[in-house]
Amino acid sequence: MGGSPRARHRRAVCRWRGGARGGAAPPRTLEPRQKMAAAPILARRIARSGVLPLCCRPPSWDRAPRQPLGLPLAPCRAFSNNKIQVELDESSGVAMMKFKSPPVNSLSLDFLTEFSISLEKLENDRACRGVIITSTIPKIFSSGLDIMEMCGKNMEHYGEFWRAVQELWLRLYGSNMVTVAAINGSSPAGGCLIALSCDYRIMAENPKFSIGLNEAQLGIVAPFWFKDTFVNVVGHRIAERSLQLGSLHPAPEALKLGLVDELVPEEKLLEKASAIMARWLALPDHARQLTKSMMRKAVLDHLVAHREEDIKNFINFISKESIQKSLRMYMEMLKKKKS
Ligand code: CO8
Repeated sequence: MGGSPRARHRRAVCRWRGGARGGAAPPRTLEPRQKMAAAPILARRIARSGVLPLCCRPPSWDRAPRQPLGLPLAPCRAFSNNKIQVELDESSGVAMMKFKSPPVNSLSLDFLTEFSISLEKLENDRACRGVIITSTIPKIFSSGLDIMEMCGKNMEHYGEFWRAVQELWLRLYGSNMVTVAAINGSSPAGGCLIALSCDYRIMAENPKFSIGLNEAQLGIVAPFWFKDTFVNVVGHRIAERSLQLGSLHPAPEALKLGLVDELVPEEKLLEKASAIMARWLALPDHARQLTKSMMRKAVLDHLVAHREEDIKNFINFISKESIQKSLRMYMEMLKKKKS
């Protein structure tokens, strides 16, 4: 079955939900293997539906034996696609989500779609209460939105791409799970937005790694919901200055500004993220979730209410010849920097 990644995602999710557009209702009886896997409904439905985005192989949501033979298996499940791998430890309720899209984990339409699907699977899995987000690519957390998705494409593509960016943010910023960003490399623009959307940010204490919303450096403007997310983390004054200058803050400066919550040596990053997660999960979910919702609802609702308008604005803005020129020059600058 063809169509855009977003359309395929919609069909896959619809089928899982047994929705009107998606087809049959979920089966009442499950095959023995499915029962045994105790996998979330979404993973089973998507795998069965065969309508996963073509960019990714069907996610395997299987028990992943992690311990030597002879020892009892850790209660752990894993799934992965071309861009992201996820491992859920059922005993702690914590999923480890790792970006693995070389060279720089740029947020292409495929990446965004797979990211959203992965989050939805975890969100719908009762065994999962928190997710740690990190990268498998050395020195890079994420290079932000894939600039090639915003360059030289048609308006329909820009609209589809921007909707996928919105969807990812709505899902991540509005997640009921505890979300911890373990930032193990540079994290400009959209990469920074992912970190800002989490509940807690720990960064490797390497001053060569930087983070920030540097859109102004590309000649583009961070949309209001990027700005709102930033303001909610660092406050108005710091956000205003940093956004106008398109600043990328080296890790120690990011800590001073409150853009990240703490720095740790890189080799301790995941250990620390797990410790923080355990502290957050020690609280009852419902109180924490309601508090999170109270803090974030206005900003989320603002985008939901203006979603179509925001897409139109993006399309108008990005398709201007002057903006296209700026993006092309920026890409050339990145390439020149290499040689
Ligand atoms: N998109 C597409 N390609 C990218 C991106 C990107 N964001 N970043 C890097 N690349 C490419 C490079 O061009 C290069 O390609 P090639 O190998 O073909 O020459 C390859 O990835 C590797 O890049 P580098 O050689 O630069 O790798 P380094 O390890 O030296 O540096 C960095 C990694 C630090 C990530 C560096 O590549 C960098 O600074 N990249 C640019 C990051 C950036 O500015 N991102 C902003 C994207 S815009 C965004 O996220 C929000 C947009 C909001 C839009 C609002 C409009 C209304």
